[in-house]
Amino acid sequence: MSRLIVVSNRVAPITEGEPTAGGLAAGVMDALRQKGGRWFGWSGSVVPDMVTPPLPVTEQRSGPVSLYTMDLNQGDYDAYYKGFANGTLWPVFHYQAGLSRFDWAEFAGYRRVNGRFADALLPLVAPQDVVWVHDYHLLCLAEALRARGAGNRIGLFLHIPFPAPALLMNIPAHAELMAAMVQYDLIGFQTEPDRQAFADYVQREMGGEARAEGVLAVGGRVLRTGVYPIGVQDDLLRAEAAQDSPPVAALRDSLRGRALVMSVDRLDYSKGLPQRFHAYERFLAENPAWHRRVEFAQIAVPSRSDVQAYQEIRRELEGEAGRINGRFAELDWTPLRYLNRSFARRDLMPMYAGAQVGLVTPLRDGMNLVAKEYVAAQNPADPGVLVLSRFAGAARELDAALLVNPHDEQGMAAALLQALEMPLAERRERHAAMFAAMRHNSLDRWRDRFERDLRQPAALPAVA
Ligand code: ADQ
Repeated sequence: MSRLIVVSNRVAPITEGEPTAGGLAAGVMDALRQKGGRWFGWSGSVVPDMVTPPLPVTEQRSGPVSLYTMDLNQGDYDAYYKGFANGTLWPVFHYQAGLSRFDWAEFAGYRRVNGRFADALLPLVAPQDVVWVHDYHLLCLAEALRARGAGNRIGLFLHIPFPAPALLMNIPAHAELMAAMVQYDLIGFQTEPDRQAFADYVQREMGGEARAEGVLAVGGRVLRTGVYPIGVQDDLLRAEAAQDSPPVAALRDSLRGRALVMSVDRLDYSKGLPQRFHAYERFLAENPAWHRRVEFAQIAVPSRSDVQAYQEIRRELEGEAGRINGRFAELDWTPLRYLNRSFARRDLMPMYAGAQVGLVTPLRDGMNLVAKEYVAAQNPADPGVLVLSRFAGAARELDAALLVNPHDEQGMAAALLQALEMPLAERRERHAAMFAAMRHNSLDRWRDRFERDLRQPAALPAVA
């Protein structure tokens, strides 16, 4: 029997200390629970450098899923996770080259850890198994597995955007990185522009050749590329959205009939929070008639708190939230509520359901699951309005949202007003269109399509 082996940086949705509020964890866990399989990744623990690899792998069962985890030592963690993955790849892939740094030693550390993953993984993988690797932490894993003799079919799904070649080439190790990436058999992207950017680089910089149906021939190998927009489990989310709970009741009571604008994000500079705060400030300044009639709740759970750029954005937002409230608040009205914590999904969904506006305005986002969750949570008879960044992958499917440019403060303030004043018929019409799109690209479809394509043998023989 051929099993599915999943590999990602982290495995468990919740760990001690910081909760992993990422979409990857939510998506993959939901998907694996249905079919069972093995999932390997970093435990989230860092051990001192005197503990030298290979570090032991721990097995844990969670229903039909076997979870395998391994610690990292400090030096590996610093170079791989804090360094190349989150200090170089994340900003560049989100079009924030100015926030990126590069160090060859960190790139070497990134490759070394991809190699440690491969070492730990090999004993867990039988020759007929297929391996599904997730995201930007493990772009060099197929290369490392191949170097150790693995002949399995290995696929990568990239959860984040893929940058245009000119941007990617800011990374001094771009050629090494891409040479490693083409060792995969299948690479999945969230949107067609992401896939196209990857294919452009392969054709222009590596002498690759594009064939039918996303197949690329390069350096004697043939790899398939495809678009697999990640989705949500709408049935489950709708059931959760319809439930009441103590935090939801408390929120509703405290609003006393005021309209709620709501945003939920990991605290990340790619999510466009300062720009969003400023747009809301502008909306308040331009629309005194809405004072006391609206509140904006921004839920932002801290993540990657040991990376400097994340400490800086957190400080900036604390200052801005205080300043905006200082400017507009009344004794009985706080226009902006800023919460640095996470909520269980069963509490989050009814909050979305009670929000007249879902404000989802990342500067760049692979997909953005919050947008889809917000659509799923709405009551179709009286739905709220989604204000969505054009630069979220989700905008390609949810084009019936009010689409905004997150750098356009004025445009976002206008969209907020339009959303708050939108007539019921238009809200219903837009929601119905978004709901259909959201349901079509469900989480199940995402997983099934990727797994099916991964199991398919290469369409064409490799070129000599
Ligand atoms: P993320 O950047 O983490 O994911 P997103 O897609 O929005 O972004 O997923 C976040 C998930 O975490 C959502 O399910 C959301 O409900 C939850 N979440 C966020 N903040 C929370 C909070 N304060 N409390 C509770 N839950 C919270 C990456 C990519 C995305 C891509 C996903 C999946 O950056 O573009 O959509 O992977 O592929």
